[in-house]
Amino acid sequence: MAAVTADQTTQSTSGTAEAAGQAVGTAPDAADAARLAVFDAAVAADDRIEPRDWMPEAYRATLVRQMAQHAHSEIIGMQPEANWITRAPSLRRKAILMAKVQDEAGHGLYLYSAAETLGTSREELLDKLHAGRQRYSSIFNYPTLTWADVGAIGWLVDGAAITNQVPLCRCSYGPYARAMVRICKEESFHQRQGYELLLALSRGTEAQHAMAQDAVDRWWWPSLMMFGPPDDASSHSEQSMAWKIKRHSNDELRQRFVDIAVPQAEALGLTLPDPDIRWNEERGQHDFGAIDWTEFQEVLKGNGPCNEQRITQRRRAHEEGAWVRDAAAAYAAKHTTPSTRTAQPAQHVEETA
Ligand code: BYC
Repeated sequence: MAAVTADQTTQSTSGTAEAAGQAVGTAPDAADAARLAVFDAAVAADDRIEPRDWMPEAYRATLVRQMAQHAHSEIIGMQPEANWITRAPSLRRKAILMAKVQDEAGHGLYLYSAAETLGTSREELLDKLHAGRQRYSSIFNYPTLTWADVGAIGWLVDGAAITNQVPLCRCSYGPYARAMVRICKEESFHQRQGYELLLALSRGTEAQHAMAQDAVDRWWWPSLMMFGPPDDASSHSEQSMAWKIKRHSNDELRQRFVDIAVPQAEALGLTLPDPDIRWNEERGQHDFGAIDWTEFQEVLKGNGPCNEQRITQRRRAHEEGAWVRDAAAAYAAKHTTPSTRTAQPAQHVEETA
């Protein structure tokens, strides 16, 4: 973050005193105001905020909320696809799918690590997920009924994820932005494998084509919901965009995704399940039909087709993995180098001398 003097005047991106982390009704002291001015100026200049930089508490909380939700989505997202590893139709498809599911675990790790730089441990975030106190993406509460669903997830779900995540590479918080660079590169392979899989099915037998079409019919609308509620119902967008955590609104990104997906569906020889999709010459974008926001809200409330199954499986995996975490911690303790063990007391003596 660039050095910015406290007396430089900027319009605060941090909105209210509450957003700045002060109790409402108490006047910010001069030091707080100076720190906030430095923070606001860094955001305005498109500088990165780094872990050791001062930041408003609400900025930190917003990042933890979004990054935790994102990390949880990556690891819960392993379940619907892993469901098909044992039934992949060839060794090649199985190897690709295993690599993809493994990548998602890696994405979870990058994101939990990035969230740890904000002072929250991975353990704490996982406890919140398991207790139902933090969300994961609505999309992973739908079932994978056929092999074609693996293709539809790659093409549509990873496609939507890339559309949403490429702008996050420019997020104002450094560790999140840097994690997203690598994640986006991997996601683009995932999207291509899904597209290629669906293309093979679409050009295959009549039954294979029908299977691909059925998968697209079921995954299209939930993929549009991944971008979040419409802008006028999005509680966090305005502040997150002012802080440059989000660079575009939910509706802007959803529109961008539709415009990319329409010609791709044509090339695949598949039909998007929306009779209202048409090119709007005036807007230079596609019009599309109304999204069923009641369904979205129901899924968020826990009433989607697989909410119960996903969280039960996640809790079970966590419990069954306890011995691995214990073994890793014991190994780390055993292999703490002698120099690390002696360095701290020596430093202590020096400081107190
Ligand atoms: N699902 O004010 P809003 C992947 C919640 S994983 C569930 O617009 P925001 C992949 C939202 O949390 C891809 N909840 O929120 C992995 C808020 O509730 P709270 C995951 C949602 O944060 C494996 C409320 O609705 N990607 O690619 O400004 C295999 C109001 O929303 C959803 C990310 O997580 C939803 N879809 O914007 C394959 C990307 N949408 O917290 C693929 C990072 C909204 O107030 N996240 N809510 O109770 C983001 O970009 C933003 O958080 C969102 C939402 C655009 C998702």
